Amino acid sequence: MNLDLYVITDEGIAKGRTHAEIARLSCEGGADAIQLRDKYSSTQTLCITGREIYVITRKTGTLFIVNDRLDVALACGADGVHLGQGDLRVDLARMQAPRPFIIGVSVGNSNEAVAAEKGGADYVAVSPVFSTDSKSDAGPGHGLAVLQKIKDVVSIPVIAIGGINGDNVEEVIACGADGVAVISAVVGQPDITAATRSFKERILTAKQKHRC
Ligand code: TZP
Ligand code: MG
Repeated sequence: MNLDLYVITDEGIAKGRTHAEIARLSCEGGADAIQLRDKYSSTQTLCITGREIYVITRKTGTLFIVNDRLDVALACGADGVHLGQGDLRVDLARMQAPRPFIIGVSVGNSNEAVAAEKGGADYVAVSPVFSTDSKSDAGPGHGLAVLQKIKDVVSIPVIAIGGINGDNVEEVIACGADGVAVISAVVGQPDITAATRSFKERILTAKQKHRC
């Protein structure tokens, strides 16, 4: 499972582009995973959008993850679901969705990370690493020391999310992140494909520089 660059859709900052357009443009730029994130749409609308993104991601071999909603993820054939600490418990989700279905969990400290791995998570997302305007209830950033600590206590991939941009992505990778999830650094840019491509290049360059 490659989660180097994980792009999260957000129609609110996408300059009129829809979830499916964000997904298509990011896939063309080389995103490794797309997460459909929409807190407002009805279940029916989410499933229609999810099905569009499913078709797009099959063409490029990009992983497709749905935020919050296991029911929607299963209904539209997604590769996985991403759960927060207040969402469906990971062990209960895992009972409904055996591997290879992917389950990711947002964590803010080592205890949550260890519990997520024990419960059957395939990856954890340290959330948020830095403060961000893209999620109103994200709270203050946990910082890179927490990211490093979480890397030490779990053996599943650890991705970093929250406030990551072209200026700080190298240090995030240097601190051990297996991948980076972003909204504004890609979705908020005028050219999503170009932004995805250059952000991915930065991640791969940082990985080469900081890992043997
Ligand atoms: N979860 C934790 S922080 C965040 C989410 C969805 C927002 C990330 O957006 P950005 O613009 O990359 O900081
Ligand atoms: Mg959630």
